[in-house]
Amino acid sequence: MLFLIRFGGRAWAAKTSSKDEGSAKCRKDSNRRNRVCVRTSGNMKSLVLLIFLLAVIPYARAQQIELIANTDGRKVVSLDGQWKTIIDPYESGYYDYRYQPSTNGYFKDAKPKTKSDLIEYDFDTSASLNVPGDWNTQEERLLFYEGTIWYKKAFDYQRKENARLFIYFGAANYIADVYLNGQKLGRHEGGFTPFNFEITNLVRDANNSLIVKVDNKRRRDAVPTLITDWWNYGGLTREVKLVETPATFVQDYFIQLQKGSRQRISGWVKLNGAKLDQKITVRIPEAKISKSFTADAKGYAEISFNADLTLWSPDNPKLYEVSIEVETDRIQDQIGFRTIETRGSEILLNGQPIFLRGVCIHEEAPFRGGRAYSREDARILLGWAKELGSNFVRLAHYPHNESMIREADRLGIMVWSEIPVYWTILWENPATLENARNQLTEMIARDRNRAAIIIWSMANETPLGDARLSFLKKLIEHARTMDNSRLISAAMERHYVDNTTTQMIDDPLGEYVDVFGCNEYVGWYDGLPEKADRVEWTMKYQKPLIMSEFGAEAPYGHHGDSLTRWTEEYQQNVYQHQVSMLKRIPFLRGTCPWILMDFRSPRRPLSGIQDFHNRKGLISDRGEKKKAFYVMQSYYRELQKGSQN
Ligand code: GCB
Repeated sequence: MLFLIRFGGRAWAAKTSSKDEGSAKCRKDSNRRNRVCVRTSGNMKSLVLLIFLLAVIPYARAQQIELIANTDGRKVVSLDGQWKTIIDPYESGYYDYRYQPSTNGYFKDAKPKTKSDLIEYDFDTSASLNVPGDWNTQEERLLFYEGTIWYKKAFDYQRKENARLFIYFGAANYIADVYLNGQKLGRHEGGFTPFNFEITNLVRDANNSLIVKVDNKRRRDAVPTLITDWWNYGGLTREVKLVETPATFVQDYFIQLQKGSRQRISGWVKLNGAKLDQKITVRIPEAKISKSFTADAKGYAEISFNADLTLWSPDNPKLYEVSIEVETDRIQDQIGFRTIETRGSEILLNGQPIFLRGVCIHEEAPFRGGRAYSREDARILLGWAKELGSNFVRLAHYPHNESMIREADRLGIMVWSEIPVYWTILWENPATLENARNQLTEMIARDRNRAAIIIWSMANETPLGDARLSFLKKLIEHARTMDNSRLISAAMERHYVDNTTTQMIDDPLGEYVDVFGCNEYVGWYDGLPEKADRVEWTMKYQKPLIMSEFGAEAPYGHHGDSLTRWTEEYQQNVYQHQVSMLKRIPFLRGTCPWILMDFRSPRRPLSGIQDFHNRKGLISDRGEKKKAFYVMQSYYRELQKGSQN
């Protein structure tokens, strides 16, 4: 007999056999802390089971909720460290031998109860991996691995009266199926954004079994799709933590300057819990602000007030202590206030024209390799960007970990943040659009209170076409609905006019963005370095242009003459000609050389030179500065003279 019980949008199957004999079973139900005894006979057993499930499930069910903002401002218990892992290339822990999802997969974390029981896995005797951390760089046999690895963390937790508990993942690449004590909490897709589940009613005092199936297989319909020029690092790549909140708490807020105003703060606060229509007070003590608002029945309050503020800028990255207080909760954040807008081909920061002296960065860890995740990684990478003379970074090609953005906020470095809509997305597939939109939502939700972020970018080097345009327009609309205070961009391509050396920028997407990002490789994929001297640039739109990529490849220490590929001298030559070309572009308002540091890429096999690295870094992955670094540095010094930022 098969019952389908639907709750929380999910169908659960409870299978029973009509041949079952009557039996009496008692067990302690951890969620309701009751002793539950079920006495059944024959077919009645199914019915009783159904009633039991219907009674217990509403209390026990997990909930994937919208992102909790500023988890660092909350009481948290870190689950970072060693996790037990099982490599599962055939997904035997998930599918049965008919390729149906198994009801008895590894997420059950089962143990033999008798010496004859057959269980073919055991987390506790398996190898461990570090979290956060990609799996590829932790074990040699996993370097090229793409597939499933199961992670398990056991933990105890003393539940507090009136408190709620959430489990928060900084990121898992690419799909995560999450289970607590054998019950599925949910699935998250997208490798670079956070997600959380409520586990208040599922957590036990002792020996909780948290299991995550992480699968980084590439898929044609995914975001990103099958090919990228970066390593598909799998695993729990960012922090995992338990987040405690009061029963009704401040779940999210948006507190920034209103578009076009340098005095008026506007935004909203959102509560979660049973006591929603509370008074909400926003305080910025240093600016002598204390303003109260009343949340509506859904726990939502719009806020708006004037403030006399020192504005955030690269010269003075002023952050204010901001607190949001309700009767049941109080959360504190460090928030900077600045405006960013465009006028013709100008970019204006706090009303003043600014040139973005940028550099592209991948989320790759300096020195140790693999995915970067820590504050220390962020400090090194952004420190190098500062040394280069940058006031801006393009965080390619996906949302980076939150430490990068927080550090940029503190250091006064403006940020371009993007989603991995890269190269060849399935533009006509509604699920792909939904996926991209969800990643965009999560990126903006996590970082919309960070002054450093000035640009949300929708895509990188995507091929022209109607389906692509309509897809990207929808993303742009969505981004503007969530946050109309920042600029929208995308890294686009350009083409030569007929057989000339005139580069034309006329991608129809240009109409919908605020700032045009353009990738070009004159001197590397496109001619020899001196070609840049002959290239002229024209643009169809009266908008600012950021040259969002240019560069050339050379391993550190590989020398030769300035026309020999792969040498530091060739790379330097490319940069010298690039810089003189860039100086001739009247509507250029920013430059982002590709890239700050060498990074791993499966597309780069050239032995002895690349060894599966893209070597276009201005700095090697061991921190050695190449000759081209100094070309860019002196260009930025020149630009800095006479500019305030
Ligand atoms: C590009 C891509 C970037 C690549 C780079 C390269 O245009 O946007 O992801 O890594 O070129 O090195 O070819």
